[in-house]
Amino acid sequence: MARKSADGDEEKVSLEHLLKDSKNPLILGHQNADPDAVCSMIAFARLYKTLNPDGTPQLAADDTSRLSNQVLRIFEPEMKVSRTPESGHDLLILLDTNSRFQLGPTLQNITENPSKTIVIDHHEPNPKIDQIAEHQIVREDKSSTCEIMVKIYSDLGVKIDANTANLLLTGMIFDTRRFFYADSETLAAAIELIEAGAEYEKCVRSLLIRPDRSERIARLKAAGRVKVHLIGDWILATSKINAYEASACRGLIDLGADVAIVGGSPAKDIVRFSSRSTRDFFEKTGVSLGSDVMEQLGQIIEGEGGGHANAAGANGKKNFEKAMSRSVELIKGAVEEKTSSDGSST
Ligand SMILES: [Mn+2]
Repeated sequence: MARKSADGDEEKVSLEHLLKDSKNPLILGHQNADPDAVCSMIAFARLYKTLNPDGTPQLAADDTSRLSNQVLRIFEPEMKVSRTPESGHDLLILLDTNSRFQLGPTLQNITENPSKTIVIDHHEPNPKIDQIAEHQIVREDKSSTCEIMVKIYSDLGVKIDANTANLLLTGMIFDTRRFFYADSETLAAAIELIEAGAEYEKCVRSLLIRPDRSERIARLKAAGRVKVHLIGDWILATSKINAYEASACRGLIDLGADVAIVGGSPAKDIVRFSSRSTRDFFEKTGVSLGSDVMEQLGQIIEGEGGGHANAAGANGKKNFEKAMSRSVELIKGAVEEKTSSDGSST
């Protein structure tokens, strides 16, 4: 594991050592924890208990997604993910997130001791990560945190039990969109999990869910309020909705947009943006929604933004309208800048 020491040199610190030294680690996932977050959190708790049978790990997230709750009901009905963890933990582990902001309002101030914080994640690196955690396992090339967990189990020589294998495979299936995003290592990890007892069909089925009524209404309303912006041949769709912004973005992409940006201000001093783009858009333009759009938007709304190239968001407090029109300019500017410099055109 990479650990940055004071003079900037990287040194190896054993994950095993950190876990064996901890009596009560707190294992955190991002806000509205998705199946990749929840499943990697439980797998991490199991790994910890194997190394430290007397320890008491606690799991926490600022809410878990509806789909995660279904996965938990199927595979781990007894498992508790707290929204209000106890204080006094001697080790923090952040899974499937690398920024304080993504922990959500109730948990973002919890990370205070970088020397006692581990980040395990596959998102675009957060430039301020050193302020949060000295111990980092960040693999942007991996399509899920659960896949990173498979590697960690094997590195530490811990056998994966059948139920943990089900969880890790479910998290991988979710984040890879049923192996749409996968390389040979991803598929090898999946086979390893099936050989450890994971039931592939049961995992796939655990992720089948129809959006609930309010989410479908939000998607339809967002579609009804859509504005279409043409940038060369690309179609950017923007809309406003105060709930299910990410789902509304996916809906607009399904309807035919190359890029979707949906924002809302569900309450005074709360401004949120979500964005999605097709893989084709990113491959042909090189425009990353995380670094080219949402990081700047985060500043405008007096909060923070970031994420993946194809899926990113921002949370803040102010300037909703300004940020909405700025988002269109940012995309336009980034497309023009990046596609003119390499000679290709849209
Ligand atoms: Mn993930």
